[in-house]
Amino acid sequence: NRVLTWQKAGFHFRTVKNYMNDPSGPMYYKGWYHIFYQHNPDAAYWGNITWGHAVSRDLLNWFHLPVAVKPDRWYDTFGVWTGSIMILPDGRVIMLYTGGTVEKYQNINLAEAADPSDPLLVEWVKYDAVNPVLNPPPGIGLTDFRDPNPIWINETDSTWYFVIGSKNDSLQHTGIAMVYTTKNFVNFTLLPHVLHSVDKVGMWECVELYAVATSGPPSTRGLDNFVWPGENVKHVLKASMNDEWHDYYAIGTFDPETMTWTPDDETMDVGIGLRFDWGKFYASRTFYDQVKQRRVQWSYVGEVDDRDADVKKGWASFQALPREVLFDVKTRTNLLTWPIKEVETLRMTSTNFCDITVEKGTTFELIVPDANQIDIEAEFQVNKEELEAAIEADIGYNCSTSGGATNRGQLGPFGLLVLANEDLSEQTATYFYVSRGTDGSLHTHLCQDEMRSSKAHNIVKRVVGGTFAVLDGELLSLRILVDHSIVESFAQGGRTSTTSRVYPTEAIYDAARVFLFNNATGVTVTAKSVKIWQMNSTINQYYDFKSQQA
Ligand code: DQQ
Repeated sequence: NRVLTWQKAGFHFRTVKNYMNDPSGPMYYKGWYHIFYQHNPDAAYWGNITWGHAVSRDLLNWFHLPVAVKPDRWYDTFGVWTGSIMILPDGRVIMLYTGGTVEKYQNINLAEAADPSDPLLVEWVKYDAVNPVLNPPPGIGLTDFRDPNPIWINETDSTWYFVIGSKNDSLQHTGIAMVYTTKNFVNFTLLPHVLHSVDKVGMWECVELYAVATSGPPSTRGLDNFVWPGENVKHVLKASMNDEWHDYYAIGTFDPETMTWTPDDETMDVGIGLRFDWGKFYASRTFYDQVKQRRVQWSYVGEVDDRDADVKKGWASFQALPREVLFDVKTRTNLLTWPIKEVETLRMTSTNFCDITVEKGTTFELIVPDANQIDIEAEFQVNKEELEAAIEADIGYNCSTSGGATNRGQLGPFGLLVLANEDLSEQTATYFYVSRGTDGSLHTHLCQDEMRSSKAHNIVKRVVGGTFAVLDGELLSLRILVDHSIVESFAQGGRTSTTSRVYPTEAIYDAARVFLFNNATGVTVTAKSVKIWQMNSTINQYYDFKSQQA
């Protein structure tokens, strides 16, 4: 059935059947990478939430295991929600997860891997005698208390510190990260002050705090969990804004002694400053990969069609490609997120183009063997004289309100059209938009225009994206991973990214194409180089215990 192309995901991790959302407990354990995820095993929509579980040798090919934890107790009847996994010094592997009672009140519960010698950690047992180990404290809403995550261990007395995300509406709709300490994961103490809070941004979900090294080669800049702040170590605080469904972060200073975190730049605080991805990308979660000494980020990409369509196709949502997270030593003001190196092992044949001049108001087709499952790397140069001649009084371009890829300005939009059909009536546009202020300053945006991405009905389509730094002498660079119905785009080596879930109806199979386009009125653009690789598919199936034993 040609229309159902969006049933396909060639190299992204998703459920075999039914629904998924947040990642939890990513880790490497006894030879396997593990990922747990919010999963409805019975339907292709949110509800009856369990912890789905899958393992991989390489973070690319995945084998789904039985559901790890499901709602079968009074304290988690409404669902086994997001949490975290800790490998303890004594070898036990424990889980803290958010539970919901029949009244939907949230609480925190303890479970443990039944057999830590099992590399697959298939079986989990709940601590019925002590659960729930935490309930919302006075002053916190009964439905605003979730997603426990360890942020620190005091090595001298083995005290663990956890954050729990919440909000305080008696202040100013303030997003908060509360801190609890514990030595045994059964008795917890709430610290009298929060780790951090930001007014007017609302409920914080899936809060994380982790260290990044601010100098050295990339291979040394991902840090293990719980690293002391220092001259070359900063801490990133991340929270998922429940009000607007976006993941925000800020870089700052963590003080383990006072258990507080302060942003480097208050105007760029969590929830008002930098985002991880401008598109469909939520509840992200990192882990330290001790095999490759790097920090890896997972995040789920939700559907933007309606529930009936998801039920028909039998599954919903997937995980964005795992991304490596690094401090950007060039700008020193943002992180870089970039698909893990292993993704490049999926590259097969490539088609290469160079020095293609794209005149104002034109498109240029990049002919490739197949345009449904590809990895694109492109570098653009804008004509210098024309760039310098352009002056824009209004430099406040905003992707979302810009009118998208067809709305022409002096220095943009230009970029690529992917999952496009021949007459371009279906296309997803990933583009740069540059503004040059009266003072000569340049402001560059990466935007993704979904408005023409599908002719199907009942789909939410937007123009998404934001601004990022381009340093003197840098070409504009773009990487786009297209996987049938997923478009993940990164600019300038990962200074910003934007992910779209799209549902082409005509630009599918051999009708799908890729184009360069330049809709700027004032500047000619040269694609200095464009490389397009055909991408291999990955394994995404149930683990076959029988054949493994044979
Ligand atoms: N999803 C979970 C919650 C979390 C939210 C429920 C974030 O624990 O706060 O499925 O997407």
